[in-house]
Amino acid sequence: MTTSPTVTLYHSPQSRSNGVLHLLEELGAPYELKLVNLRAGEQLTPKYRAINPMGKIPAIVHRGAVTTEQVAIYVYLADEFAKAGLAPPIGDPLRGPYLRWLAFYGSCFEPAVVDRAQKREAPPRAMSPYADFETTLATLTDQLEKGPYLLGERFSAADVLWGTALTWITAFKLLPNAPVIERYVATWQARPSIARVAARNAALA
Ligand SMILES: N[C@@H](CCC(=O)N[C@@H](CS)C(=O)NCC(=O)O)C(=O)O
Repeated sequence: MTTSPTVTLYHSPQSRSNGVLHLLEELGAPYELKLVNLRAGEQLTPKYRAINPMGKIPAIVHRGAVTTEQVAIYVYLADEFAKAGLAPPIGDPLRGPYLRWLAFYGSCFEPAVVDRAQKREAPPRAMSPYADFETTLATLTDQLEKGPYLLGERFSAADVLWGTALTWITAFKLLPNAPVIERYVATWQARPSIARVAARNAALA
């Protein structure tokens, strides 16, 4: 195993690994990309399953250790490259809200959006990780009203996750129209990393 400080990202354009690529750019972290062709099923090969047995991207390797699951990757990278200032540090009052909104994405929002897109009823409230779709969406939009960012005036790695996620979720029309979400996505789309990542992905294509 290598202990190189360079982050290796297993990536496919137009997938959830795109957000991690944005984060690496926003952090100014040294990274290399290993393309995983999802259409060809490369994520299901024994070679890739040795990295992530789930057969899912994103995954990163850093200092010889594998991290999977987008929320874990965001927390890890933003702390590791802390000089970029995208993670409120331990002791900062915004640390808890920062972790809250990262976790809320993975444990509430994405399951709620996927269930709705699949036209599945939310699980019974007592079993559901997200209560119900309407409550989940209102919790997000109420927070975004306090913006421009999830932490108010402070841009963080949580906005990289939510900015990239809400970009594809709204593009696929998986949410009811909400001006506050449109405004948030537009603010995200104005970041300089958007053009850099688009150029990188275009070169890969
Ligand atoms: N729980 C994972 C989900 C990742 C995920 O679903 N990735 C998709 C790409 S957007 C994938 O790898 N799909 C390929 C497949 O399922 O075969 C995370 O949060 O990172």
